[in-house]
Amino acid sequence: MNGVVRRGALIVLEGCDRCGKSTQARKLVDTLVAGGTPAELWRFPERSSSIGQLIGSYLEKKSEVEDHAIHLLFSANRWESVPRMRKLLQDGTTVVVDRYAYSGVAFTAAKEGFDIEWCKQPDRGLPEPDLVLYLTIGAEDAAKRADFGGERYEQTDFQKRVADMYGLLREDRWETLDASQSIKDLHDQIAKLTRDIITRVENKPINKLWM
Ligand code: DGP
Ligand code: NA
Ligand code: NA
Repeated sequence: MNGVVRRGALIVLEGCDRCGKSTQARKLVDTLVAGGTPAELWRFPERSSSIGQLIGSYLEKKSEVEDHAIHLLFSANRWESVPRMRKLLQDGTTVVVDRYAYSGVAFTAAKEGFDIEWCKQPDRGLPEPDLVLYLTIGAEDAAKRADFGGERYEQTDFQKRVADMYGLLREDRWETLDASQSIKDLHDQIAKLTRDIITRVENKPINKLWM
């Protein structure tokens, strides 16, 4: 060892509601930590901050917020965590995030009257993920799993439009994974992709998203 701290990787899990990504995010962090790789599990929206509480109340339908305004609050909720995220990455911790700016764009652009470029703008410049794991389930499996909890957005028609929007966001660093396979098989795939990325980012700067 030359004493230089190797940076951690920023790994993002994305997908429609109930695709199993929260389970996979947790299992991934458990596996990394068990294998001696420093890793932390994050999720957005991060509902504990003041902004996050406004978002939580909106998602639970306890309050109404105008669509543009809530879009900017979701983005602000990511930005307020950036200093801590950068520090962790630079100190060598891999950060696994359950949802990120792609959710921000896909969920707002699925609404009437929004274009993708407008939706991307507030999140431009966030730390760029090293790997985006996009979990998909076919229409049949989605229907089987569609025991939604009653939060805003948890409706089959809306989720289909969200999936269409995700389709427009795919980039080089995306891996699209079939979430209808077993939890273990999916986990093994995700763990391998993540380990490969962690070794490849060691000396790379943290880039800015969509810039
Ligand atoms: P979750 O805690 O992962 O179940 O996410 C809560 C809901 O909020 C889910 O339906 C996805 C949605 N969501 C997450 N991030 C954003 C965002 O940035 N903008 C919008 N409009 N919705 C989001
Ligand atoms: Na949800
Ligand atoms: Na979730």
